[in-house]
Amino acid sequence: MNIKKISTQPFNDQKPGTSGLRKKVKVFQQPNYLENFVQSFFDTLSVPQHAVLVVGGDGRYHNRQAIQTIIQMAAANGFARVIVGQSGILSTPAASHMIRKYKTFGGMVLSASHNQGGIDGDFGIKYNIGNGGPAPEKITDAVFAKSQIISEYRIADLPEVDIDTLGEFKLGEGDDAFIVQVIDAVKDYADLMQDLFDFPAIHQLLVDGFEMKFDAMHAVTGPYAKEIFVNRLAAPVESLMNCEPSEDFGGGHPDPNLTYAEDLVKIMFAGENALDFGAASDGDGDRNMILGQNFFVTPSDSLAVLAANATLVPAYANGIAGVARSMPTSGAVDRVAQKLNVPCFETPTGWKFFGNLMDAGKVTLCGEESFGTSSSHVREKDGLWAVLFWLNIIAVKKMGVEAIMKAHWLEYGRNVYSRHDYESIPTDAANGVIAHIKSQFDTLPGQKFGSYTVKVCDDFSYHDPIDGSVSSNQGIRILFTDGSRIVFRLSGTGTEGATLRVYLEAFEPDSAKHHLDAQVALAEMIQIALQISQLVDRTGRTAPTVIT
Ligand code: VG1
Ligand code: CO
Repeated sequence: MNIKKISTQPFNDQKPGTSGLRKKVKVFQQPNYLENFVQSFFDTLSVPQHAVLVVGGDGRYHNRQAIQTIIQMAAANGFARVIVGQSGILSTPAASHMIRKYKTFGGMVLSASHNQGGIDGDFGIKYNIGNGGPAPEKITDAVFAKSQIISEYRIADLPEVDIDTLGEFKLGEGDDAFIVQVIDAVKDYADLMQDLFDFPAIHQLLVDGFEMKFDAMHAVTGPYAKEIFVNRLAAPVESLMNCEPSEDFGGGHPDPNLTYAEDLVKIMFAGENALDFGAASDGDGDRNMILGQNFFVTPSDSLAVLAANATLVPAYANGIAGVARSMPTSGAVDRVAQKLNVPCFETPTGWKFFGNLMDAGKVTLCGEESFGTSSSHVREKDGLWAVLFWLNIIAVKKMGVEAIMKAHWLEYGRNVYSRHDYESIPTDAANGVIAHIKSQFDTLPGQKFGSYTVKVCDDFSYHDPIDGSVSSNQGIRILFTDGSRIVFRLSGTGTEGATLRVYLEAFEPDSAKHHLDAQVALAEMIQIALQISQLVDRTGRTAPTVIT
């Protein structure tokens, strides 16, 4: 094998964000850009002998080319084997599962997740460690440091590998052999789901005429959904929509929320004609949205329902060890944990913070308000897993989505919740908003705003109870005396300007008010958030880009 050493110059912008490095496709297409980042990882991790690497992505534009580059670089950096999903397609949870199942050294997942794709869209890459989860901050910080001083990368002179055909491609002989193994990742993942859930009960539900629609949003879960819902659960093919992965996600935004999953939302809010159940997942298959007949389940509530009903699912029949949620996620799951008498952890935004807790056996279920839920079966959030979890609960309880949710609120009270996103605002304006709120940290406590009084405010810091690491500046919290709160955070996944997220939460114990629309119930909180932040003046925006 001919290994070339190519000299290179650092790029100064390779700092991974909430979930890997995300940039415009054009940025990634610059000579040496991807190579520098990948080499920085390999240098930081010091690859052991016989190491195996998993590689795959969400099928977006530039996926195939990037995979060939990574194969060549893995060969040159001492990996003995690279496992690639067929056609380069691997959902994020499936990649996590493969790393765990085949006990590989780690994996590279090529995705910008819910961000738009295509030649003018975004590309992304993240590294998952041997437990199957996203590399923790101490690794990504070291990689960033390395990327700033890199002067050379190593790449092997290999012919293009056929990643569309299942099988092994051996290059070289004996101890120096390098193998690329193209595998059917759908089967492994579908097998895992069948192990976890009560497939006969879900099958019976579908046979009995329960009508569902799953929207893959032209992204990675299409092939997985066909195998699971149609081949294994015998759902009619009409139960699926947008299940052919495309490089630009059909020109859409592969983000499963009420704004971007518009076609599905229309079907599910069609009054009497609406189906019983609707769900969608994002670009890389780790997010999920759950809809009932004319009914939307907030992700925070979804996590709480899964926790409260976990024992109905075979995999969790013996109960759960604990739960974890990201800080901006509502406290609905905290109430369930309290009742179940299991611990509840509050982590910063981003899945990488859950890995330590799961590895230590402290938590079984985790979730984020951003349409992410999962369990310790992998170390990533898992869209289809959440959909199957809901179907399993519905099949056993013989209740619809709305009925399950209303019964849950009746028992626990409702954490009314909403997130307002202001996308692509000038970075200076966004920083100005955050600085302005921080400048009021001393004066806000004790102040009254209408019926609310500020109790405390802070910038959230997380002390990892397992490895002792500290992550600061994870979002501004304004906590009110009655337990309501407003959180302000800048996104770490965007590629254009800044995205300001405002998270609003108020607890409603009164069941007579549980039917209220969240925007109505939170109207006063929304005004307080605007007042404290001076958001309209400072950004020129009079309304959020997306409300979830
Ligand atoms: C967003 C979400 C966060 C999620 C992250 C990755 O991050 O808020 O909860 O973990 O996306 O999700 P941010 O920094 O933009 O708020 V995914 O599905 O895009 O990998
Ligand atoms: Co995603």
